[in-house]
Amino acid sequence: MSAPVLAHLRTEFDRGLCHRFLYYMLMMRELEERIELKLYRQGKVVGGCYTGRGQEAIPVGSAVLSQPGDWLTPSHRDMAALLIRGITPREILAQYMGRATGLTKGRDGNMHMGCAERHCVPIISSIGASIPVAGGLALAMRYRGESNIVFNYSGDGASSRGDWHEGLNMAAVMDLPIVYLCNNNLFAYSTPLDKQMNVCDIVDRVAGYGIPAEIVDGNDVLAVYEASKRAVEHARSGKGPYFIECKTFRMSGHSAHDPADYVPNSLREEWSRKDPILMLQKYMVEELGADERDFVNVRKQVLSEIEEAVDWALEQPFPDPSTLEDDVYESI
Ligand SMILES: Cc1ncc(C[n+]2csc(CCOP(=O)(O)OP(=O)(O)O)c2C)c(N)n1
Repeated sequence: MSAPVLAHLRTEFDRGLCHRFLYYMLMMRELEERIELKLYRQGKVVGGCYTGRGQEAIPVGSAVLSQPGDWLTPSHRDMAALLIRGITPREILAQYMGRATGLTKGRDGNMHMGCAERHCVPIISSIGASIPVAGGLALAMRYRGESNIVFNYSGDGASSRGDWHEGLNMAAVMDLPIVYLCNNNLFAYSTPLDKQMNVCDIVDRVAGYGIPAEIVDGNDVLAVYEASKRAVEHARSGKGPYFIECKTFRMSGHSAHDPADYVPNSLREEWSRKDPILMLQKYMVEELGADERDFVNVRKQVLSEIEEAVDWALEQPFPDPSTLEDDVYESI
């Protein structure tokens, strides 16, 4: 974070908002760690486990700006966006454990979760596929005369997919109200950025579609929030889509089974100094007079909510086999 940016932000980032950021970032970090480091290893998680460790500032700094009627299409690194939309740790844990009270009613055991009532599209495994879905949602809202917008989340690897390009182009020519948040965490699974594209930044690709775009420090929740505000204003005022490339780093493997040996140690060390939670806490101490006790209290609250939710989820039933064909549709 550079000094001029902080000076500019000081008036708006009061303690209340920063505490909200901290709560959601810590909740995502601790909940994912509980799932990956304990429940997954204890065999309680039915499927895979993909975390957004180190990337928490991106869903938090953006999704807090969403309004109830907006739609979100999060990626597998954006658990905090679900939390902000009101999806609870209980529901997330029951989902990971494949329980009947999970978001997919036990039909899936990992992060393919969403909730129509809370306007969160379930995470789509096929990367890039959420881009045209976001376009469809935005178009549907326009036909219905609704003035809400869509928040779309994807990774750098998704930008190498054809549907990403088609979806962006369509959104641009139709002026669709979409805020794109790209988490550029330098790797698509094990493939580093320079092995998947011949330009330096994702925004270089976006430029070809005539969509306004900017690059932000994706580990700085204040910067993500500020950029998202610009993007949201742009989309809500009918000016069309807006793209934010968030430079960040995946502080874990691609998923729980991946030790990520392909990531150089020097890179890990460099980014460990930019942990987004520590960056926010530093700002709160230096600019807002917060102290260690504030952070301990937020962490205590988060941990106690998680423990309560874990106990609850472990008691939940698995789906009754007789419900196997419920919610199954045939397309003709
Ligand atoms: C179309 C498609 N190809 C391959 C995969 C396997 N896969 C899952 S996540 C992933 C990497 C995604 O990279 P990126 O879009 O940068 O997101 P990140 O995981 O880094 O957040 C790959 C290759 C997939 N899910 N979908």
